[in-house]
Amino acid sequence: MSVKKKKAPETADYSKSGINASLKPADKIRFLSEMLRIRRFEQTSLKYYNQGKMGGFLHLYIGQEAVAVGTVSLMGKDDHVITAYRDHGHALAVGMDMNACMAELLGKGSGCSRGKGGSMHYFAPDKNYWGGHGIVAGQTPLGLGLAYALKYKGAKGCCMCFLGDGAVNQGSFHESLNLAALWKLPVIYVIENNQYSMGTSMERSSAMKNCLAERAEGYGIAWDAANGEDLYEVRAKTWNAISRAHEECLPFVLEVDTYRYYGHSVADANAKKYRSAEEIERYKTHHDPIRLWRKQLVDEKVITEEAADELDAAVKQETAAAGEFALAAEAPDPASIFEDVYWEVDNQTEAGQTGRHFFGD
Ligand SMILES: Cc1ncc(C[n+]2csc(CCOP(=O)(O)OP(=O)(O)O)c2C)c(N)n1
Ligand SMILES: [Mg+2]
Repeated sequence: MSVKKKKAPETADYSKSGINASLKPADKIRFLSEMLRIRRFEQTSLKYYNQGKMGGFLHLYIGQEAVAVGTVSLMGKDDHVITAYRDHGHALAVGMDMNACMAELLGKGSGCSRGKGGSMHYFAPDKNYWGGHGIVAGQTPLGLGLAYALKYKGAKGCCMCFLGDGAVNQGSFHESLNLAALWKLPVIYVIENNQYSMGTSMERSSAMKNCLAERAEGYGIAWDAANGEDLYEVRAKTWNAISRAHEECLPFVLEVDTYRYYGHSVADANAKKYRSAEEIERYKTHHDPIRLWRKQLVDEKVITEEAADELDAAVKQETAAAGEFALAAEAPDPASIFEDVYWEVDNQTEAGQTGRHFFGD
């Protein structure tokens, strides 16, 4: 599906083997539901954005849903997630409350970051979800740190750190790869290659031999590339990376080909200038991960068309209700403006009071 140079096209069928062999019909339907929840949630948020009910930026994940749902579906209790600003999909996939996510977009006190983070800064440590980061590739050394902590504590877990195809050119990512290899840390860098960074295509911005993940070779890190429109393939290749992290405490770079339908953010003034409407239509028609998964399940006789319609209708109701909740929710109390910014300040530590974090007198 990608326009980039590629090795021989993959023809493998991942539906019945390995980690996918044990999937029950209910699991497969749950994946459909999770992808629909992300899409309908974002469509609702787009409506509110266009109505002026939301401040700041809104980066939609629509088109990329199989990446978050496929990867996160494999997480165990000691596996963690960190991502960039296009973060709603991963948040809903790890099980963050939809009402709290919608309220966050509208800056309400019941939002998942108490209305102070907005779209780019979702956070839920209780779900092993560490944000939501606006600095391109800023999450990559943080993800490394999470993996370091897991190894240090002797946990059999990993950190899945998601980044875009544009983020791979940042120095901090390369510094992270170096340390990940050197210290053998259980971090999985999942490059969500949606082919564009803002208005710049991958071809115009990234040097490579065959694909972006292959750069991992220079660090002696194992890598692979997956087709992000195929949930089975995403899961199969992610499981390989997770198993390596769990069993051998080693890093991995997994590039997943995908596509976003909307502009970089909803406020992208150049949205129609750097790619054609035909290209977007082609992806919607032939490569949409939800449409393809639904068809797969119908073909497997896991679900009927009618039941899939009913599921979608129920999800639409759920997202509409989340919208109503968020609209009715209270704005944060202005007096709480300095709370939840620094843990040290909230907890009255000496560092919080003196501003000295690392250096004594
Ligand atoms: C260090 C830094 N440089 C520039 C920006 C501005 N910026 C925000 S998103 C973005 C593009 C990133 O593209 P990609 O990594 O492919 O992620 P995608 O938006 O496609 O998910 C840029 C340049 C930023 N936020 N941080
Ligand atoms: Mg991109």
